[in-house]
Amino acid sequence: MKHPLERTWTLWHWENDRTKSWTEMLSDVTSFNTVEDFFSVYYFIKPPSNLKIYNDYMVFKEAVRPMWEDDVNKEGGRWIMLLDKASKTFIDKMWHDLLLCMIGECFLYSDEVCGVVINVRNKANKLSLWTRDSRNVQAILSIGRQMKELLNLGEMEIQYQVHKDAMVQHGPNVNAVYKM
Ligand code: M7G
Repeated sequence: MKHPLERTWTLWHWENDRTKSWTEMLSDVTSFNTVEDFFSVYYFIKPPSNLKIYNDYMVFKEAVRPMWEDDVNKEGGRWIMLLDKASKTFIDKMWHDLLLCMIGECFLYSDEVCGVVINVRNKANKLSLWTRDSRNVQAILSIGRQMKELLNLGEMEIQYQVHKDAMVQHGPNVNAVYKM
């Protein structure tokens, strides 16, 4: 018998294509709800370090679209970690570890967690954990603290950004509401 996860998750893929809108570039790849099916997906897809620039993976709770506009995300935000100077091995390890923490429901406030995103970019790859309510300070700080601990981040800084700010500000200019 397969080992069930607490819930069903969906993997999404985004790839830049100038002829399309951002939402059209997004595709829903597959869903899984067991440990075994997660690993089949995980080992089937390329690791983030082998993706072309301007590709993203997203793993979100079933029925939550990995976009600001989704009802579950519209008041939310994300803990973001910049992987600019990171090695390929480190990027892949962070992606792996954060995914396992999320689907393994390691966060005390796992109800607040929406999904994980990795953006492969020219200069700074970014790994983020999206949460549903940017006003829930207690949950955000707890999730941030756990993310630092579980990923063993030490001095490496993570920042919390509100999606509504990211809609109007860009790149490194998005306001960081919390840092740790
Ligand atoms: P990004 O891909 O998060 O970061 O956002 P990047 O600057 O490192 O590439 C780049 C752009 O993609 C944004 O300025 C938006 O135009 C678009 N975009 C990103 N996200 C997460 C969304 C989203 O959730 N909804 C919509 N409509 N556009 C988005």
